[in-house]
Amino acid sequence: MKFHVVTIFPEFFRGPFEHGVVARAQEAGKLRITIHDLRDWTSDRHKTVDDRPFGGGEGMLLKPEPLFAAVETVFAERATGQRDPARRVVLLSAQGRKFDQAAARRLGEASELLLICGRYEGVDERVAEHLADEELTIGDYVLSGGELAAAVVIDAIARLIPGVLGNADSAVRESFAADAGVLDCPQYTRPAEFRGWRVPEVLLSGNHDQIRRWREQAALEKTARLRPDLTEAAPPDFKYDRKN
Ligand code: 9D3
Repeated sequence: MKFHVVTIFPEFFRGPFEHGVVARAQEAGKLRITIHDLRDWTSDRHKTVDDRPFGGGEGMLLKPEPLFAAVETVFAERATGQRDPARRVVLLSAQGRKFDQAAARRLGEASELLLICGRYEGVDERVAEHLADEELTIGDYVLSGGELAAAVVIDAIARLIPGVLGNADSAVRESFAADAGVLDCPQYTRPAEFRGWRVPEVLLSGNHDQIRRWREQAALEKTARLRPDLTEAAPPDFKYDRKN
């Protein structure tokens, strides 16, 4: 799968994709990430990418012309008005629909994904309306721009590409867990006692049937405590706080 990122901070992406799972997948040829500098598509001496909002107001907006030029060059057939549905354009902004595991799976079907990073106070609305296929946010908090969001989206999608993950952490199991509406159970490693806090004795017992039941119950209790929103989405007969 091919990813493109259009950004005014190309140097931001030197870090996140040079380490870990995504770096290894790129070396193995499972995916390719190309970073494009928005200023390469400006035509004035000062490489202007932003301007003041019509009607007044604080701050600056990303101008439409460099963004349209960037996307129409990288996805060249868009200039003809044709669109290959396997090439998707996503605008990352604070106003978009929420990115989740289902969105990661859906976007992972694309052959090429181009992510536009919002900045400043926002982006000229014609980009959302006439250039991007969809507008996504990664959550309800204010970031300085779409760059961190683009890294999050690429990481989540990359993990779903066949062969990117080792068998130990399979994408199928992971995606299933993300949809299940239950958090992972609490986990412990050595030492069995640390600063007076003991690991639950059942985990040291070697009784695998008892361990499985303890883990199920602990996961449900933790979900009810930390993510009551997930418990509300579950069927009414699903018992999160069951004690057994
Ligand atoms: C401070 C300005 N805000 C109210 C007028 C709107 C606003 C504009 C631009 C808030 C944040 C941003 C920059 N953020 C993004 O471009 C962004 C984002 C985010 O802020 N939160 C979660 N996901 C994303 S994806 C892109």
